[in-house]
Parts: sequence; structure tokens; C-alpha cells
Amino acid sequence: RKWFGMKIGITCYPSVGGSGIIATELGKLLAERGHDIHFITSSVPFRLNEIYPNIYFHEVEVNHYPVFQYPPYDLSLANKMAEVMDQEKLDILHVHYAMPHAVCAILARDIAQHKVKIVTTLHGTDITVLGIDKSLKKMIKHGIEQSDVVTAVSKSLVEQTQQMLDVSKDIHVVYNFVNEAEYYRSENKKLKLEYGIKDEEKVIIHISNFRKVKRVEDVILAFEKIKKQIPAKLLLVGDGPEHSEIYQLVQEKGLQQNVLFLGKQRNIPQLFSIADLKLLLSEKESFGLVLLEAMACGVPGIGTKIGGIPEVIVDGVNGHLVELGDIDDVCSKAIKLLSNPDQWRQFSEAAIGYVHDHFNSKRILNEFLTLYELALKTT
Ligand code: GMT
Repeated sequence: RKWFGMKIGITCYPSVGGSGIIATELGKLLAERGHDIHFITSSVPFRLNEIYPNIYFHEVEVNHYPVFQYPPYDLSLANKMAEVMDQEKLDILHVHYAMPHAVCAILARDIAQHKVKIVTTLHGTDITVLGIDKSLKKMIKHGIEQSDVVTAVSKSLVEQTQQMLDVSKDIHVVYNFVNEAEYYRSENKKLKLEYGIKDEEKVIIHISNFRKVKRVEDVILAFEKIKKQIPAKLLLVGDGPEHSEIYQLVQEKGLQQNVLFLGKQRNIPQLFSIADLKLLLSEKESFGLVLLEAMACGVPGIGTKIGGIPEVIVDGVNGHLVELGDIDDVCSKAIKLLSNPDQWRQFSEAAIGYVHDHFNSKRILNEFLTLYELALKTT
């Protein structure tokens, strides 16, 4: 009934992070298909850098009244959601994260007059970190069970959610995707030179928000070993709580000349285009969007056998899988791949092909649209 011209609300954490990227890119794709998109967030999502006539932004304002010890962001969000549901006559509200966003959406649905369907996407941290917290378990479970349709970004996350929260709800796997108009490999020898990287040096890259779960120290330890055997530079992109620890470790290991701290960067495809290998050695990772982005740019990855990573890397075909913390294995696999140009080319092409076949934006968009239709049919 509503296949064309739906009014869709989207709530996510709009700052840098996989879930914010997926939510924003999905909003853009839906808008291109003619749907009206209403972002209900605390600030304009960072990937929303163009004007789209059918994308609207509703800012959640938090008032800092002196009577409140903590400003009630979640309640302000729920209030804003209810307002937008009624004013815009939303068909769907798609929230990213069960906690707090699905819970806010349910409250908003109770408040609003206009009836809306709630679609919730689980990205990981809400389940694998918050789900462990007993005080939040019931709330997260409620958010999931009261949503009309629930998706998760990997099979692994579906299993974890069912085990940890014992939810009685179908959870559909809808993988992360890449915006192929931006993520492709382009030759840029000049950029490599500008970073002071010699032509013969291999470029290893790690991009994250430097949280403990990303195990950036393992990236440094692996790089230290790799560098002893082949000329290489490590690009570290991003910032976060572990940044100074990592900086310290690089100094202690005497790797300053070979590790480039680039901080937060916007043009990630250009950086991937000069890279030969992506390392993602996390201890928790529900999917690993950054791995997908690297692969789309022809950069094979070495990742840990954790969470959703084995659903992205096909071991020995488009990258390698290693056990968590097995630095020696990372090193030997990296050396083998980086010192064999034919194999590297095969892996690089396989990575691009795998992203294209399994995680292309059109396919994922259609999966979401089918689930929106399902949500609209629920009573
Ligand atoms: O990994 C993070 O710290 C950020 C987090 C987020 O909420 O953006 O990423 C999660 O969602 C991404 C998009 O679905 C996934 O690709 C990441 O694997 C997932 N992170 C974790 O599970 C730790």
C-alpha cells in the first residue's frame, strides 16, 4: 500500500560511527527512491553534507534546567518523536539501537495520536555491552519485543541477542552496506609521497574510534613484527579513549617514523586507495563496516574470528581470519600476502567482488524496503 512515497523517521547517533553512517546512507538511498525522510537526532548526521529536498532534520533539544541533575535526553527525544509522528504522519520510524532509541520510540508511539510502525536495527553495542548490564536487560528486551520489525547487522548478533536477552521475536539479518559512489579504489601515488611513504613501502591501515574493544595495541604489536621483515608504514585513522595509550606504545617501541597518526579524517576512500592491508583485530565487532569499506576499495583485511567479522571475510579468499590476540598469525599472514603480488591482486579483486555481490547498497535497500512493507502489514 505504501510502497512508494512513504514517510520515514530515522533516529540514530549522528556522530562518527558505523551505525550513524548506515542510518544516514540508508536515509539518502530512501530519499533517492522518492520517500520522505525525517531525521530525528541531536545534530545533523555527519554524512548528510548535501541538500536533499525530501530529507528533513528535526533537532532534539535538551534543556539544562538546574532542577535536573542529568538532562533527560531520552525523554526529550521521545517527545520529539511523538511530535514528528503526528505532524508529519510518519508511516515508519526506523531507529538504530534498541537502547535507548527503540525504547524512546515505543514511548513516543504511546503518546502520539497517529499510528506508526517501529523498525529497530541492532548494531551491537546495545546488546554486547549494554545487554550485559542487568539493570538494562529488561528495558532492551522490551524495546526489541515491542518493535514491529527488528533487524541485526549479522547472524552472530542475532544469536548473541537471543542468548543474552532470551527475546521472543524474529530478528532479520540485514547486513551493513557501502555507498559505491564513494567507496572505490583510485590511483593516487602523489598522496603516498606526500605522506613521506616510499613507493616500495607497504601501507597497512587501521581505522576506528580507538575504544578498548578495538584492540589497537594488537595492531601496533603486529605492525612491529611485520616491519621487521618488509618495509611498511602504518596509518592510524580516528580518535578515541585509547589514543594516548597507543601513542605511548608507539614511542616505547620506537616506531614513530613508521606509524602515522592521522586523527579523524573525512576522505576515507582516498586513504584506502593507497593502502595494501586493513587490520581489524577487535575483541567485539558485530559486523565491521570499516572492513567492508576497505574491501570496496580493494584492500584485503585481516580480522579476528569475532562476532560478524567471519561473515565479511572469507578466510583465504578475500582476506584472513585470526584468533583474537594471535599476533604471530597476523604477522605471518600479512607478510605472505604483502610479499606475493599475484596473491594480493587475487585477494583485492575477490574483496571488491564480495562486497559487490553481498553488500551492495541496492540489495540492502531492497531488504529494508521489504521489511518496511512487513512492518506496515503487522497489526
Ligand atoms: O564499533 C563501534 O564502536 C561503533 C558502533 C556503532 O554503533 O556505530 O559500531 C557498531 O555498528 C556498526 C554498524 O552496524 C558495526 O559495523 C560495528 O561492528 C558495531 N560495533 C561493535 O559491535 C563493537
